[in-house]
Amino acid sequence: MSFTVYGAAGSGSVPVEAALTLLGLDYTVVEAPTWEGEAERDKVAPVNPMRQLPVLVTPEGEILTESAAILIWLADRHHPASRAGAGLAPRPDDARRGQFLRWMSFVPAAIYSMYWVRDVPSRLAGDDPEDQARILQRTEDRIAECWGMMDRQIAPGRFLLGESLTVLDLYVAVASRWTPRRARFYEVAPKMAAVVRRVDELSELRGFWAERFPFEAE
Ligand SMILES: N[C@@H](CCC(=O)N[C@@H](CS)C(=O)NCC(=O)O)C(=O)O
Repeated sequence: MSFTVYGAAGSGSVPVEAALTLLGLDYTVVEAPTWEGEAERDKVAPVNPMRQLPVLVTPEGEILTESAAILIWLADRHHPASRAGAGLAPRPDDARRGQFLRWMSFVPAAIYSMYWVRDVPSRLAGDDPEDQARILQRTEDRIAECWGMMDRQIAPGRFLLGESLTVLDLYVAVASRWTPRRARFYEVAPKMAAVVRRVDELSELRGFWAERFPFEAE
C-alpha cells in the first residue's frame, strides 16, 4: 500500500514529493499539470473539486489537499530514517513550533495564492491584454515584497528555523523557484537565499530535484 500524489514536475506537489522521499515512504504520482488546461484540471477533479494540485491520497484512502496541510501532516506523523531521527517539523511543544506554523501558513496565503491569478490572468483581469500585463507585473512585485517581508523577520541557521531541515525549507526552496524566480528572490531575501541553495544541494535529494524540478536559468 502506498501514497498517491496528484502532482506535476515543477509544481506545488514537488515539496510534498520531496518530503515523501526523505521520509522513505512509497508513493506514485498521477501527473497532471493543471495550468496547461481543462483536461489536466479534470484529471484532478475526482479527488479535489478545486481541480488543483497537490493532492495526497493516503494508503487508507483518505484525501488531503492544501500543500501546507499535507506537508505538516506528513511531518507530524512520520520520521525519516536517514536524518538521525530528526523529524521534518518541530513538535507541538518545541519552541520553534509557533514560527513553523506562522510561515507554513504565510507561504500559501500570501504567495502561492497569487499563482491562481498568474496562471490564467483573465480570471481577474478579463480579456484586455493590458489589464492582464498589469496583473502579472503587480502579482510578481507582490510576491517579491512578501518574500522580503518574510526574510526580514526570520533568523535562519543552516535552515530556516535553525539547524535542522523542516518541510518549510522544502516548501520555500520550491516556491522560490517560481516567478519572480531565484535571481529576484536572492536579491529580496538574502538570508533565505543561503538556505534554499543549501536545500538545492541536499545529497539525499540530488536525483529527485534533477527529475522533478531541474534548474533552468535563474
Ligand atoms: N491552496 C492550494 C493551491 C494549489 C494550487 O494553486 N495549485 C496549482 C498548481 S501548482 C493548480 O493546480 N492550479 C490550477 C488552478 O488553480 O486552476 C495549495 O496550497 O495546495
